[in-house]
Amino acid sequence: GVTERTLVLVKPDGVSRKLVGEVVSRIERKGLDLVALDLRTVDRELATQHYAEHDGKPFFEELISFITSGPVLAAVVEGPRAIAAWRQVAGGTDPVEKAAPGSIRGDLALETGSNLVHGSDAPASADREIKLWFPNL
Ligand code: DAT
Ligand code: MG
Repeated sequence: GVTERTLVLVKPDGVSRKLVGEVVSRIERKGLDLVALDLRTVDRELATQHYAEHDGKPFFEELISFITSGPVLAAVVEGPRAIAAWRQVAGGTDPVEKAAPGSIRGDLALETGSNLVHGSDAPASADREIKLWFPNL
C-alpha cells in the first residue's frame, strides 16, 4: 500500500484512564511508525477547527467541551495505508454497535461520546489535521 500519514489522538478519557501506553502499544504492534508525539491540553480554538465538520450538529458542544476537558496525546502515525489501518485498529465510532471486538473502542470503550481515540478519515482530512496539530512537521 501507498505510504500515508494520519493524525491519532488519545482523547481525555484515554489519558485519564491511563490508556496512553495501551494505544501506543497497539500502534506499534500493528507495525505503524510514530512520527511525532505530543501530550497537550487543547484550547477551544484548536478543538473547533479540528472538529469543524461537526459544527452545527446536536453533539457539537458536548464534543468540544469533552476534547478540551483534559490533556490529550496527539500523534502523527505513518505507514502503508495508515489512515484505514489506524481506523481498523481504533474501531467504529460507536464502541458497541460499530467497533469490532479486538479494536481499541470495541475492547475498551462503551459510549460514542467517550470513545478514547481519534483517527483522520481520509487523505485530505489527514493532511488538514496534521497541519493543524503539528504546523512545524
Ligand atoms: P470518528 O471519531 O469515528 O471519526 P465522527 O468523525 O463521526 O467519528 O465523530 C467525531 C466524534 O464525535 C466521535 O468520535 C464521537 C463524537 N460523536 C459522533 N457522533 C456522535 C453522536 N451521535 N453522539 C455523541 N457524540 C458523537
Ligand atoms: Mg471523524
